[in-house]
Amino acid sequence: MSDKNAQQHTTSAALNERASRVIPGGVNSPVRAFGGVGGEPVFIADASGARMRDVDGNSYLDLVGSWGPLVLGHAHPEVVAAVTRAAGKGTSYGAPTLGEIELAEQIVGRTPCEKVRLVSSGTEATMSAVRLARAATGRDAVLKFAGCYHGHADYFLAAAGSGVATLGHPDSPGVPETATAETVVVPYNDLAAVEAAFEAHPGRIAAVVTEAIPGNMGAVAPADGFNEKLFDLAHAHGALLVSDEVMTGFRVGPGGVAAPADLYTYGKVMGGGLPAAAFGGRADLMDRISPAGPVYQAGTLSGNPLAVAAGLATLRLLDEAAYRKLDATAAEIQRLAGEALTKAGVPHRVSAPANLFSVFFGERPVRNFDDAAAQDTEAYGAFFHAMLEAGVHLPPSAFECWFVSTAIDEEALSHLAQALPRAAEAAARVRS
Ligand code: KE4
Repeated sequence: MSDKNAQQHTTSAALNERASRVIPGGVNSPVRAFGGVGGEPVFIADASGARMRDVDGNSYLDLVGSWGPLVLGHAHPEVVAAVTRAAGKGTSYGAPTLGEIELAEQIVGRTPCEKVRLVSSGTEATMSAVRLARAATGRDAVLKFAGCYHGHADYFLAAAGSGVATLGHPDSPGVPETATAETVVVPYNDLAAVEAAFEAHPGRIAAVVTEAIPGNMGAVAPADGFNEKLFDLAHAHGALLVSDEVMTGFRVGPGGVAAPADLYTYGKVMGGGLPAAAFGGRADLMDRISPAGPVYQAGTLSGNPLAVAAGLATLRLLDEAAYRKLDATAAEIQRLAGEALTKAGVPHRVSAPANLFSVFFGERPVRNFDDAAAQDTEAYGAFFHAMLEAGVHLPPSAFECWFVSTAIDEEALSHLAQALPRAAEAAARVRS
């Protein structure tokens, strides 16, 4: 192909068309396709620090951070050096390594977990934690909250039944009724609904699975003491609590939320942008996992040396000062966004249970998925595209979180301060 031709075929529009010929929707994960905001995705060529560059040469301040992993920003020199060093020694052995012990020790040292098993994705982590809870309790049913996302295992892709007494039904074609027949879906922040579900299904619920701080309906704060009461409620009915920290783990604090639970799942940050995740908890539970115990769980690339190197380098750089910077940066961005939207007269709620946060375009306080779903997603779409035009890449969905990184500096914040008022005006125009 001539240079000009090659050049012509490297625009995001051209790549989107080409990608769609060989990849469903042109992306390898649905949210990337901009379905939630309209338009077509930009294809990223490279990234460094807080910024990404697309194939057309446009630069963006990145507030997605690969959906959480890039807490230190892109291509951090120490992370890149660690991965390069590891790659030079081989990319995968399918045999145990020192690095896996060191990463497991980091996680155990930072969290309530006594033991962990490394896997390659958050889906694998939560799927394995549920299998372990089912084995430990001898029960099959799982209770989850509407709006919480725990990866795409069949039984998690369940829509709520008509009431807590009715079991879930498939929320995606290809998920058999039998898979969700053991899933109970209740509203988030509703302990009475959890209690009612236990009453309706006595002796059947193996685990309550919750996001420690929900981020997949946008960021939603657990009510005061919710996680702690959930733990007590699960135990009162002979069930275990799985606290899903794939998104919050090592981001909102050194050990994540670390609310009381029997099992925890992690991902994203612990891989530093490479595929690494984990599930863990009490040793008496984890020692049921094969080969220590009978509960089967496996993975060709679990504990992959490159992912472990990236994760270790990332966790070792995440000291108290890093968390203070993440919190301060998140607070400043929340302030700037709130100020701009208020000035433009756009109804909104900045929902910031931690340094991961969302801006809901609506006046209603957001306590659960129904509240989140009431927001004006069209206004968010206009806001998103105006920010993209202004060189800021927000999450392409009103039901996701904004993720900050330690790479966001004063220059980036002043860029945001310039971009937000115009984007707020764009949202106001949609609403008028
Ligand atoms: P993965 O299988 O995508 O690594 O992790 C699934 C998962 C599990 N638990 C929680 C709390 C999660 O947030 C996720 C995945 N998060 C989404 C972002 N909302 C991943 C982005 C995507 O699907 O492309």
